[in-house]
Amino acid sequence: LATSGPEPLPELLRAATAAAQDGAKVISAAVDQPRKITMKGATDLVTETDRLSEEAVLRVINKAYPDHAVLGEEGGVSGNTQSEYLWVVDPIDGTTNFAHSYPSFAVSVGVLHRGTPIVGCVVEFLGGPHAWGTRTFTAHKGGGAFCNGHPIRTSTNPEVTRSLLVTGFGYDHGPAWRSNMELFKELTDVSQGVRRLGAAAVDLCHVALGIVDATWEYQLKPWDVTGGCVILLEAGGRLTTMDGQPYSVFSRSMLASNGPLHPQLLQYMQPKTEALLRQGFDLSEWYVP
Ligand code: 2AM
Ligand code: CA
Ligand code: CA
Ligand code: CA
Repeated sequence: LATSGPEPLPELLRAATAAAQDGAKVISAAVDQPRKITMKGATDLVTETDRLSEEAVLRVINKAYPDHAVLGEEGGVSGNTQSEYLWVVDPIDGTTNFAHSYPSFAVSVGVLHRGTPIVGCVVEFLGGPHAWGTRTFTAHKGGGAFCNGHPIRTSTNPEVTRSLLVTGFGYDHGPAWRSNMELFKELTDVSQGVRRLGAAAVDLCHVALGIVDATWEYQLKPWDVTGGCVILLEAGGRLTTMDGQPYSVFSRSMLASNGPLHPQLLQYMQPKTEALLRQGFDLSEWYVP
């Protein structure tokens, strides 16, 4: 298969948005219906809707860009692996919330060009039983970030003491998880609050929207972050690893902030990350497909 030349970003974003919204339709039809839950681990679950949403998303991508590569949480890598373009799909981010009909959850679709995130669309579910709705976050590199078509910006608050923060804890309850429990305590003590919603793509969009000031997490996977990090950066946010290094969607730690708050937060995070590294914990990049 040939790899096509540079693709126009607005067209890529239109396809990403159509794909994410088709996934969201599958979720809308299934939410509040009886569901078939399969356990991936002791507490890590997946539903039939995760797979059906991913199929719906991939149908749109494969039709629009048949010579691109795709990485989905449920289906892994498919398509033309020689392509410079890799679509990264989380068909339901926040599956545990979805399974309990608890907001927040989302569909996330992002595009990497030679590893750089260039396009993102996240469809977030809002409300709850009998009152579900969605909002759609979109961005392409250099084009600004939008929520339902309205331009969005991160907050401007530079003070931890005036901040609302959000973090996440994956299912791997290892050293990084314990380290973040400590950070959770320390930052809860000095901020206006640290939330834990359970959907990393949603967390990134909330920072982009300016309703929380920062989010951070260890061990995120590319599908959790690719769509959301384009939206965050285009909304004026800042992204590094939790020890202040350049961030990629394959990094094993992420700090996403409004910008002004970044240095203060790094002061809390850097010692934790250094302690993990001293314990021999691997914080290198996951893999580059
Ligand atoms: P998921 O719902 O797509 O699996 C990072 O925290 C990501 O891990 C989340 O975006 C969510 O993605 C998943 N996650 C969060 N908490 C989890 C938990 N307790 N068990 C399993 N997966 C979890
Ligand atoms: Ca999952
Ligand atoms: Ca996820
Ligand atoms: Ca998922």
